[in-house]
Amino acid sequence: MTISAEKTKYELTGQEKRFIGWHILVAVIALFVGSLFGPLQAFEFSGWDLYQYLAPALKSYYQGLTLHGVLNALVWTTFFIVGFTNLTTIKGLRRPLSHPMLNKIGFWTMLVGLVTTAVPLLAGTATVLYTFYPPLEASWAFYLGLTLVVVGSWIEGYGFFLTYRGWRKDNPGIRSPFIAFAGVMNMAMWQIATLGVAAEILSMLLPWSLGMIDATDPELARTYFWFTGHPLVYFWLLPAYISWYGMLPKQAGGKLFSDSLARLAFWLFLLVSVPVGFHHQFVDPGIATGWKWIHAGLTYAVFFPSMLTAFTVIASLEYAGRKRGGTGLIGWIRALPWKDPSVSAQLLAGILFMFGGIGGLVNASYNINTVIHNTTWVPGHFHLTVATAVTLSFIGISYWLVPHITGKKLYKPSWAVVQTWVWFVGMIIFSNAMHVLGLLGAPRRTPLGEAPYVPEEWSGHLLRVSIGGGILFVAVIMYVWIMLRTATGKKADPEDVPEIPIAESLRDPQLTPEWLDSFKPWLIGAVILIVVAYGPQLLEQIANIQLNAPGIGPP
Ligand code: HAS
Ligand code: CU
Repeated sequence: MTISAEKTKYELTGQEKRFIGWHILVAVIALFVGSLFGPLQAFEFSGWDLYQYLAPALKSYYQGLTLHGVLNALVWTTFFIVGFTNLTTIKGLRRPLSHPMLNKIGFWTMLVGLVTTAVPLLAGTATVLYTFYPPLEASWAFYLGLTLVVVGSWIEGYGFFLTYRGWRKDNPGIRSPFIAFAGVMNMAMWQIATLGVAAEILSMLLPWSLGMIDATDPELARTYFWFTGHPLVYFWLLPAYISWYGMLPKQAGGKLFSDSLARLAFWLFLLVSVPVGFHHQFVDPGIATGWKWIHAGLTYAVFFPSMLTAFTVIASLEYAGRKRGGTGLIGWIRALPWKDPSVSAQLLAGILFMFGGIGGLVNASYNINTVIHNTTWVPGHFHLTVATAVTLSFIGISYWLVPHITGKKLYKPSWAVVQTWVWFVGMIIFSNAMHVLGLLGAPRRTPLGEAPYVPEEWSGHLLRVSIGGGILFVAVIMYVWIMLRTATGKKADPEDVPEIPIAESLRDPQLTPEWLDSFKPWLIGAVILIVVAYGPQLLEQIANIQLNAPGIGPP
């Protein structure tokens, strides 16, 4: 039944490579520009205020923080993910996109959206942080631009769904190739997840910023936002998981330990990513405690597929390490190809994610959340997750992807290995200090360098935030430089250009049960869970909508 990989090998065409390349280019520019503001925050914590030298171009700490969050957490991720999903769909299914025009329209919509958002962000009229909670009010262009970015990603998603459907029709009874299936599933989850912000922006924020209504309901807006906001973090994470499951084992010289477990993990994400948003609203008044408990319980459920991932990916890596001659309890770890920057990036990302995951469990525990909520612990947590598990993995992916699509050699691979370690060390220092400060009660989103209440015991940790932030900045610059030099280098001999790594499964994927390769039951399950866990609360909040909070400008 299985198709011989050799017989149907599909190489990306030049046009496909260029199209993916455009996504990655925008992503890397966003990461670069967004990261320029990171050290400003980090240095501010030790009282070294660089913002004063940047005025009037940059108006405040909050404008810098907004640019940092929007460009790094929202733009870098989304463009990279959609570009990467083009690759996993085409390469995984071994066929071109069925409606390439649709994907082109999607990409351009995202780009127009990005520019529309960037103008007010840079002008200082959208200083609302990346969560854009009302009553903080931004220019309408900010909300419109974000909407276009999301709509563009939907349109590209339709391109992937149609391509997948075409493949399904032509290959009845065959298990869909893992990387293609997983990318398509992530885009499907994204379509459901983004209904929350779509409702928030279209029914409240956009009419409000256009002056059609005078005020908003911050509680309902937060509920809509977190309907999207939590699954958003898995939209970021799952492409890294695609690489950890479906590519990294090949790069390490091994195989995927279990195709079935990998698929099960992805389906569990589809099932429980959305109905957990109240774990961001544990302290919000207006949501009954019982609902918060339900979301806390479901959050423990969504912890599970990550535990499955830790098990399956580490088992795949152990298989690779032992095949390479590694022995003993940890000898196989040393035997992994740490000199390959793409591998070292992803291994280091995985190691820090273990700590990010443990922190996540702390956050999710309803009563303990009150200790860390709105403290620097939370940015400490998400710098281990989105800024390391995800970002460092994407960096690792780009170490083979950019050479592959440009036909160039990676510029100075040994520097790239150093780059991944610099990130790792910088992040350990930065995020540990942020976590500790949070436990000591330091508020997040606050220019602590100016705060009059900072006790002496914080000062060492504040300094460590600045040192860690400075090191991370060096790591970003090294990455961008390596990408730039790679992309502008000479064309390489085709033999020296890396292939797209695709891991074989230890067992024939055809042995994976059919229910693990079928969208319908899981989609139905996801919708039912959402209706049960969100329906009553949403209806109640919508029925009692209080449009009584007028907008306030940036501080
Ligand atoms: Fe979170 C807040 C709970 C995961 C991102 N989270 C945030 C915010 C962001 C974020 C951005 O319950 C701040 C939002 C804001 O601005 O207010 N989070 C969790 C839980 C998980 C979790 C339970 N978060 C993530 C991921 C993110 C992310 C992933 C981004 C990508 N988070 C919360 C909660 C809050 C929160 C509350 C609200 C806090 C508050 O009060 O405001 C779980 O999904 C984590 C599961 C992870 C694991 C780890 C498994 C380990 C693996 C590594 C394997 C190792 C390998 C390497 C492969 C169980 C898979 C091997 C290497 C060798 C060398 C062998
Ligand atoms: Cu969450």
